[in-house]
Amino acid sequence: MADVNPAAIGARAEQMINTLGSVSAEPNRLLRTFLSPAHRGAANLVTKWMVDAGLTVSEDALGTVRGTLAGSGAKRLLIGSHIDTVVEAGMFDGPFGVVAGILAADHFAKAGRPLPFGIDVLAFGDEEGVRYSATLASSSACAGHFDFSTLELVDADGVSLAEAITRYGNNPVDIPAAAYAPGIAAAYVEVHIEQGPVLEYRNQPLGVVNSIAGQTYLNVEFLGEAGHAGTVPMLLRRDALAGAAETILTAERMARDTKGEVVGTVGHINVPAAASNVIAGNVALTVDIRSGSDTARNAFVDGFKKEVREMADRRHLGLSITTTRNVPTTPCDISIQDGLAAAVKAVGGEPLKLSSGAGHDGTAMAKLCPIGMLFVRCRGGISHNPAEYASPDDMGLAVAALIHFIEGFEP
Ligand code: HGY
Ligand code: MN
Ligand code: MN
Repeated sequence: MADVNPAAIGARAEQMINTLGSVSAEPNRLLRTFLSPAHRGAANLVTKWMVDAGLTVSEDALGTVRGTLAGSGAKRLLIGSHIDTVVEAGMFDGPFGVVAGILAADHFAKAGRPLPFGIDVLAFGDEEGVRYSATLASSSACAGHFDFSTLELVDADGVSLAEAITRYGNNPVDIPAAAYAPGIAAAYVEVHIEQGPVLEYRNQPLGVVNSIAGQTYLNVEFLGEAGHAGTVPMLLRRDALAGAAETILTAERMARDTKGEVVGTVGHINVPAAASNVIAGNVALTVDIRSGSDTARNAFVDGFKKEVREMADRRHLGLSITTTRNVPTTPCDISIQDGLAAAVKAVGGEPLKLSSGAGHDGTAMAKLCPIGMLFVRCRGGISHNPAEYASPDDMGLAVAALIHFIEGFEP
C-alpha cells in the first residue's frame, strides 16, 4: 500500500479526535450523552467530516450518522463505533472508531476505483448507556432488534427515551427504518482503543479481538430504617448504607477469588435521603459483572445473589435485586479475525489476539452480520478517564491496517 502514509493519517486522526473531544455538555469535563445537545454537536461534526470525505450522509431516528461510499456491489462493509461518552470521559473511547472509518473511506473515495462492495461508516450515539439504563439502542436499531419497551425508560430528569427522540427532532415511529435490509451488511468492523494494558505490555500497537465479554448488570436496593445517627443503638439499626457497603466488598472479594475469570464493579450508588446525621433507610447500587465465560459469569451472579440475600437477612434489611442487563459473550468472526491479523502483519505488527472486557456496539451488530474488532494500544491501559490516550503513530497504523483489511475483504 504505497499510497498510505500512516504518519500523515495519524496526524489527521489526532486533530479530529481533539476537535471532537472539545464537543461536551460541560466546559471542564467531557460528557456527551445520548440524544443530548452535545450528541447533536458531535453528530454535526462527524457529518461534515463524512461529507468532506465524499460520503453520502444520512441520519436515522436514533441519531446514528451513516456515511456511505457506494461500491460496485450491493453488499456493504459496516465500520463504526460510538460518539457518546461516559462522564468525565477520555476522547478516544468510541470516536477513534468513527474517525478511523472516515479516514479509511476517504482513502478509497480518493482512490477513484470503486470497491466491489460499499462502505458504511456508522457513528452510534448510545453505547455507554449513561443517560438511559438500557444501552446499544442505536446499534440495535441498525441491526434490526431495537427493544421498543426501552422507549418508556426515563433519564435522571424524568425524560423518556421516546420524548428524547422527539426533542432531538426525530420520531420513534421511524426507528424500524434504521434497520439494514437482510443481506446488505456483509460484516461489521470496529476499531477501538484496547482500554487495557496488554498491548502496551507486549509492546504492540495493534491487536485483534477474539471475543467481547458477556455482561450482567444488577440493580440492588436495600430497605432499612432511617434513624437518628446519635440516638439509635448500633444493635437496633437497620442501616441500608452499611448493607450496601458490605455488598460492594462482597462483589470485590468474590471477583478477586475467581483469579481473573470474572470482574465485578460497583460504580454507582444512590442514597436518596443522604445526610451525615441520618442512618440511611434506602440505598440502591448497580453491580457490573463481566466475564469471557458465560458459565463463569452466571455462576458468579447466582453465588453473589445468595451472599447478598444472607447478609440482608442478617441485617434485617428489605432487598430487591433486578437484572437490568444480561448480554452473552460475543465471539468475533474467525475469517474477519484472520483478515485483521493479516492486516496487522502488513503494517509491521504482531497479530496478538485479545478478548475485550469492555462492551462494544459489536455485540448488537453481531445479530445482523459477522463482526470483528481491531484494538489500538492506549497509554497505561487507561480509559473512561480524561487521561485516555492513543498516539498518532498507533492511530495511523490502525487506519493503515483497516485500509489493508478492506482491500483484502471479500463479502
Ligand atoms: O461498559 C463498557 O464496557 C462500555 O464502555 N460501555
Ligand atoms: Mn466506554
Ligand atoms: Mn467504547
